[in-house]
Amino acid sequence: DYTPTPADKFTFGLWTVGNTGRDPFGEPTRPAMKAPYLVQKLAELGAWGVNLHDNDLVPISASASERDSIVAEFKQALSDHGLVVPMATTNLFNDPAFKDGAFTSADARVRAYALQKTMRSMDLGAELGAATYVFWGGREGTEVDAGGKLLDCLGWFRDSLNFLAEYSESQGYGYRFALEPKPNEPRADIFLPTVGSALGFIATLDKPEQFGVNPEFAHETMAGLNFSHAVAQAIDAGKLFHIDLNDQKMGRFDQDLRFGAENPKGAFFLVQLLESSGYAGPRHFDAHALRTEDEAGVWAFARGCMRTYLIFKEKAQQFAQDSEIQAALAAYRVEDAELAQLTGTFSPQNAEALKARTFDRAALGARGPGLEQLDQLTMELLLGIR
Ligand code: GCO
Ligand code: MN
Ligand code: MN
Ligand code: MN
Repeated sequence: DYTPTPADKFTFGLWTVGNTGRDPFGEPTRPAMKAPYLVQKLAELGAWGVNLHDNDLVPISASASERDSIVAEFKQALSDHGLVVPMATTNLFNDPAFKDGAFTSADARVRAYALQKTMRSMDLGAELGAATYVFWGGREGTEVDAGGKLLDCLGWFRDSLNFLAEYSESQGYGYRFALEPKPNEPRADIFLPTVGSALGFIATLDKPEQFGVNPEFAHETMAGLNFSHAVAQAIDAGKLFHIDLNDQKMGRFDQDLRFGAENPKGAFFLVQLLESSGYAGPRHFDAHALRTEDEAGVWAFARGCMRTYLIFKEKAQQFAQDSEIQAALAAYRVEDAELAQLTGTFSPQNAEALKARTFDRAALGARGPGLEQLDQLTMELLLGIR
């Protein structure tokens, strides 16, 4: 009946179900809920875990003793309700100190403060048992490039990530780090705007094996890209360390819609890809209820994200068992044992034989692959009539 259990590995951020509906044009539309209460409610709904930024839990100006008592109360709630904290991250965007970047600020004092704040937040995450540490560089970017720091800031960013990876090792935290790309918002142009750019950057780090990506449905969509393609590239590179699920209209401001709410077909192909890929990490929803909603709407939102995921997971199983669909899929692919031999491994003989071979170009161009029919069958399956 599509009721989630912890085995489904669904997680939410404290900042997601805790979102109060504030936007750049308007005040909050619902009261803030305390972290222990959010933990209780998420557990009741069948979630597996909860993720957080340092300041989702501990206010930035809290004293050491205030911090300790807030953390103790939170840990009690986690153990009372059986929720885990698989991922932690740093808020490096809210405070005005970070208005022109954190690790990429032109002010060395801001960069050092960002390192300090992140180490403390990594300590908190480790205390809560987090295995994945996310870097979303929301303020790492520019509105104007007159500052001339484009090459410098990539170096600063790299130095910071190298430093923090060493810190994690020196503390024995064993974190895996996940960079979360986004093209814009809050900055006009955020550095490392897409999954592809993050993957390229990771290869330049001192310990690339400790770094992967945390792709988000909305972020690639904002960039006009196909999210499943980005996720497939991350999987292929062995770099899918975490994933942020939500939905988004293309070409709009960051909407953080309920998973599957806007582009159900895209959400289906994503679930199918994830479930068939062996990805064993959290299915994290980085989204929030519409600003129109009250608390009941927040829980309807959270339940809806998980339910839609599970429905698509079932649809993916149905897709795999549908004989007409499977026949269309089989017909789509053409294999040729002799050509596999020739093209599989390079040898001068294979190259010569391949160069000498005659291909029936007209026949290749004339073949209909059956994609219209296959896609229609998929649609009918999704629409519930198969
Ligand atoms: C956004 C981002 C954030 C990050 C979060 C965790 O668009 O605001 O997606 O929600 O995911 O900061 O790193
Ligand atoms: Mn986002
Ligand atoms: Mn967002
Ligand atoms: Mn996100």
